[in-house]
Amino acid sequence: MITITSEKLFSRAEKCIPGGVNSPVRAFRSVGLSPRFIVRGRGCHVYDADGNQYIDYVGSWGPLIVGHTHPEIVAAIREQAGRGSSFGAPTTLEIELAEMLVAALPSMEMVRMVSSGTEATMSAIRLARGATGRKKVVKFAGCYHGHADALLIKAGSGATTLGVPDSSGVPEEFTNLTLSAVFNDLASVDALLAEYSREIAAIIVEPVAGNMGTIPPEPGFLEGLRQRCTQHGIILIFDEVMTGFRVAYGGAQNLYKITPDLTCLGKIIGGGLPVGAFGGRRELMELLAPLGSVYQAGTLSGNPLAMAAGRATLKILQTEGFYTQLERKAAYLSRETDKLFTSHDIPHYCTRVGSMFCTYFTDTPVKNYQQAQQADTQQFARYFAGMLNQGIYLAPSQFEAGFLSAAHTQEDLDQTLKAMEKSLAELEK
Ligand code: KE4
Repeated sequence: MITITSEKLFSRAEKCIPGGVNSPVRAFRSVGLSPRFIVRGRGCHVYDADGNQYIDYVGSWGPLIVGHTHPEIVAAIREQAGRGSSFGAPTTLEIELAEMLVAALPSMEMVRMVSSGTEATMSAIRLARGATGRKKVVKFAGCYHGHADALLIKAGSGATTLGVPDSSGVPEEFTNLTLSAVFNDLASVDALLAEYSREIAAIIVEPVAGNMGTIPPEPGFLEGLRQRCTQHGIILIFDEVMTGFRVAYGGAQNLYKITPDLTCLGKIIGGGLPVGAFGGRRELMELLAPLGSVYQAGTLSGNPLAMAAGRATLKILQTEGFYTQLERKAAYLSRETDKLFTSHDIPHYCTRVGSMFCTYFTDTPVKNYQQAQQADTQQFARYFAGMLNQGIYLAPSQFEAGFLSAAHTQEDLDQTLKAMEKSLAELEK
């Protein structure tokens, strides 16, 4: 596969952009390769600067559940762009998307738009602290909630990929207020509650952990968090930036029937444009400025282009059978992946919730961060390179989720499995 143009672009990028990228995980450092510069996408395919075509399982890290350049989304963006990209004033579009979100998530009576998932979680934490008058926050090792200081503690995603789960530049005065528990382990939460229950403002969790691969909640785990938060007057925050509208139209909270106090959204609700949102009960949300004393703001919050793209996307997700078809394709890919790894006797552990999935290079079950970190990242890097060179674009890290879109066809899945067969055969040598 010729990649000379991407390599030249990467050298040029490195001169004026740190690491040549605007988000660390894109640099392909953990897989030891030079990143491909993507010039366009269509359906489930992306095309790089050398003209190579790839079947895309990153989907912009989750937003593109309907695939690239969906005509209805492109039309919505084009139409709005002709009327104006940003006004810094209220628009009907913001009401329409807000009403769609509130209708989809019963736990959300009100919602505030922002421009990234990081802003959504950062704002939700501030709101929880304002609402309770408490300072401490509990997160789970390996979960990633964006790069706000308070949340860069044992963070997953790129932080783990690059070996910096606790970032430098974050004063210990900040991190002292963030307590770390073990995903799927209520005893680890109880130990923190025993000591700090009256000081904890919020417990924030990815209901399906998508930043240390993909780890489903064990039966009873989310219910246990809900019960403990209710008992101790702690705000339960579901970070559904990734799972929202991914694992179900109303997100993981609808799938698992748990009602959080606040929900963070992003990715899919912007249809590929910069967006985030946080919402919950009216009594909490009305603490936000300009009504209440919890300040939060954003120049491009509720940006008309992002609202138009998000609204168009959610309309597509509402079509009959959208999630049923996606589930069928994702189940097929995951089942056949498991069979192929087994037939090649490669240690593996496959996980999936809806159309987000992960194959860990380990033969032990993965239920938490410590177990995810047992995976053989060298083996993963070799597998990744084999797939990439055959035109299959996976997430360039063992600690990221893969994503299927509605645009992936049976033919694309079978082409992927054929490439997988070859990559696994290479690993056996
Ligand atoms: P952003 O600030 O990147 O829009 O969202 C942060 C965030 C918050 N919560 C969850 C559950 C998330 O998954 C994310 C961001 N996800 C990563 C991919 N695992 C973004 C990719 C990147 O950092 O480049």
